[in-house]
Amino acid sequence: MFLNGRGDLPMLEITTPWSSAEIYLHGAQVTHFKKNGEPPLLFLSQCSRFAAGQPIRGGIPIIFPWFGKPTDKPNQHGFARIQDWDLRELAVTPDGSVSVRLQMAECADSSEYPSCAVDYLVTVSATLTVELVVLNKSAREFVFENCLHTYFTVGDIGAVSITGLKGVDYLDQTKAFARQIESNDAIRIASEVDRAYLGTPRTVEIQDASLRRTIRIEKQGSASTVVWNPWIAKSKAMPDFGDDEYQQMVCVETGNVDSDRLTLKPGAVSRLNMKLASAPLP
Ligand code: TA6
Repeated sequence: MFLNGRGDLPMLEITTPWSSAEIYLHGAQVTHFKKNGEPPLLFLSQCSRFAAGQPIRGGIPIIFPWFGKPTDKPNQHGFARIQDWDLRELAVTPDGSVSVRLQMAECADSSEYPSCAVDYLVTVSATLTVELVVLNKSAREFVFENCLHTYFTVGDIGAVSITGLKGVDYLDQTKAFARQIESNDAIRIASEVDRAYLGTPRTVEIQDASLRRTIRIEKQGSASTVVWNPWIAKSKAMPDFGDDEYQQMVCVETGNVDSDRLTLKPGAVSRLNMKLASAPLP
């Protein structure tokens, strides 16, 4: 069932009548999803590390229980993406779609975090659906952020437009988190972009005029959408990312960050669900 993936990390290789996918236990990271006859939907850096304790650069990193690098946190983007998860279930349905459930090693009740169970459900068919499920098993409230930090393959970043965020407030990390309002129907990328759009449950689309396809990102249980492209300087500064790879990727991330962070009552469950679909541009 498990293959030795890159870095000899255990990897699940999945094939359906419509598509193929790869999932690493390391970070429960989906690193590959490709519909038959189409270029891969998810981008994976050729320079990515595949090693214990290191994040994988591409696919869908799971960001939990914090986003970014708050001063009181040891590292960026939480610990879920650098943990090894356990495979709990794998099922193939009669129509050929494949469902997988992975579970993160339990967060022990600690001064910092209430005891919780964290599961990740992945369904591979003609679309890719993922769901991050957090159960607060403690007797106290659990305040956290989460984000599916999805890297999408694009043909040419200059020929991409992102729709569905007009009129939404965002924090611009390239301008010291200045608060702005999105004024464009279609967002174009021609420099470093690092924005957290807040208070938006909307579906977002990526139109890729170069690959002649639209990628549709539907979500539930998410009020934030983060848009990121490192552009030239940041690309050069990242050791696990190719200098020119910024031209073939864009991150459109689905989660609950900053003022959208979640407060989970004892015994309560949060579900962050994302469905990715693609279609040829008309
Ligand atoms: O989601 C955007 C972002 O927070 C950027 O600020 C950038 O740092 C990116 O994530 C990648 O973070 P990483 O820790 O994977 O290098």
